[in-house]
This record gives sequence, C-alpha cells and structure tokens, in this order.
Amino acid sequence: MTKLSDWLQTTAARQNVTHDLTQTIATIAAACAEIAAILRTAPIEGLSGLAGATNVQGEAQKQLDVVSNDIFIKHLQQNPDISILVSEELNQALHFERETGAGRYAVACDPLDGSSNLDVNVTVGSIFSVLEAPSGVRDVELLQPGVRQLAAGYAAYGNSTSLVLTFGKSVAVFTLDAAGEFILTKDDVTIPSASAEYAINAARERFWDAATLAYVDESVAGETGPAGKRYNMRWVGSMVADIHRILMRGGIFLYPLDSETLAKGGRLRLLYEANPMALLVEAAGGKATTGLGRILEVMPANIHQRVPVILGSAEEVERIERHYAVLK
Ligand code: AHM
Ligand code: MG
Repeated sequence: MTKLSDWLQTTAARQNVTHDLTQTIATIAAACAEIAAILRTAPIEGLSGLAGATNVQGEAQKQLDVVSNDIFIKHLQQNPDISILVSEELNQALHFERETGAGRYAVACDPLDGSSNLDVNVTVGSIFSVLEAPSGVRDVELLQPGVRQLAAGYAAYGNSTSLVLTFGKSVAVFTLDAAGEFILTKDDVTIPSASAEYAINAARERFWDAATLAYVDESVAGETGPAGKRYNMRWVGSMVADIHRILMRGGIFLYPLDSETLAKGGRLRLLYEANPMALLVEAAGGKATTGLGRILEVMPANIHQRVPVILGSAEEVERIERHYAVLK
C-alpha cells in the first residue's frame, strides 16, 4: 500500500519535482479529502441548496460551491509556497499575504465542478492546476498557456473518492480510505488510443458546427458508416466524471464551440477546467484540442477565459480533427 505522501516523495526524486511542489499537491489533496467528507453527509447538514449568490460566470452558486471554495482557501493559505488562488467561484485572483521570496506557486481550481449534479447524488469533482508565479503578486503571471502547468489533477467524488494527478509525464490514481488517507490504486494510466464511446450534450445539436455534426453522424451510423464500428454515447454532465471514465477506459469528451457559446469562446473554462484535464489526458497518451489547435498552447487573455474542449482517445480526437481541417 503506497500512501500519497510516500508516492510524492519517490515521484519527486524520479520526475525531478521539487519538494515545494509535492507539498503544494499534498495541500490540495487535504482540501479534497475535507470536501469529500462534507459531501458524504451534506443533505443531513442541510447543505444541498442554493447559496443565494451568482458567481462571475453568472451561475447560481450552490451552498456546497461556496463551502468547497472556502475549504480550498483555508488549506492553500496555510501553505507558504502558494501565493495566488484563481477559482471559478472568485471574480478576482486571491493573493495570500506572504513574506518576500515565499509563494512561488499559483493554484487555479474549480472547487466543485458539476454542482448541478449534487441534488441527484451523481459524481462531482474538484479540478486543479499548479502554475509557477515567481513574483507572487502579478496577475499577469497567471496568463500562461497550459503547457507551462507544473502539475494538475482532479478529485472525483463518486462511489469512492479518486484523486488523479500528473506532473506532466504520467498519471496516477489514488483512492481515499476510511482514515482519510489517499492510497495509490493505479499508476501510469494509459488511455486506449481506440474507443467506441463519445460524450457530448446531444441536446445542443442545433448549435453545432459542421465538424461536430459530421463526427456525431459518423458515430451514430455505427458499423456500416464511415467510422466502421458501433458507438455508445455517455454524458454525465459532470466533466470530472466523464473525463474519469475516459482516463480509465477510453472515449472522447466534446464541448465544442457552437453557435450559442461562440460569443463567449466556448463553455468550459481554460485555466481550471480545460488545461488541467488536457495535461492529464496528454500525459496518459490521449489528445486534447479546441478543434483548431492544442488546448495546452492556448494563450489565456483573462483568468476566466472559456475555450472549446475536445479530448480523449487519440484516434477519436484525430477523427474530428480531420473534419475541422476541412473547415479551416
Ligand atoms: P460548472 O463548472 O458550472 O459545474 O459547469 C461545468 C459543467 C461540466 O462539469 C460539464 O461537463 C458541463 O458543465 C455540463 O454542461 P451541460 O449543462 O451543457 O450538460
Ligand atoms: Mg464548476
């Protein structure tokens, strides 16, 4: 049985990861373990409702969105190596007071993604990304393309709590035990390059572009169509749950740019949704694209920037990329 703390030590040595960075991950993991514990009994505590506020995205905040965000703040501010927090629930980046020279890292997170699934007891998650922010004070340092992420991951609060981590080279999965300790349960995750499962909100078909329409038409056509095999469609509506399935057994996740999200640049957020998932998927041998280019190379213009997201099994991503190439 390998504990997260032991794994972080050996990985630090093997992958050239600094002690400070592994401690930053340990801090985030502690926040996720606390969120997992609160979710388990939230309906009994009366924490299932709306918080009565709207976040910067214009979305109604759930009480648990606010609670999870507060838990991230509480844990991160205790770690002197972290100077900045970007959160889906905070309009502005939050700067922690640090002594000069401390606080090399910035954390971007969605403290509780998929929170519309809370009422129905379906998997939700926390997504996070760690960036270098040497000055610790300048927001412009947060506007880095995803290739510069030092680490990324998510916690999936499902029938068990999984913590999925990468420092950019490989992907490891940990499971939270009854004592609140994360135990390594899968190392070196590889996404199968071929798959016959796709995930998209199909009710948005009327907004789709030609590439998405062509990709889905081919998939629906099954074994007699150009894709030559029968597909299944799965859509949890929690990005963490959909991506976790894809990391474990392959598939493709699509939230493409469509006529309704065009003005905003997409639906999902670059810094704390798309980039961490893209880093994980690429580290596991998959691909992650906006349709027109690699997600990890998109230069953010602001901390809450949105982006089209298509990621998963390499062969499936390449199939839709061929349709986008025709459109270019
Ligand atoms: P959220 O950050 O407000 O929870 O929204 C993100 C979620 C993702 O988890 C999920 O993939 C997507 O929104 C679902 O979108 P839709 O409502 O179109 O199905
Ligand atoms: Mg969210």
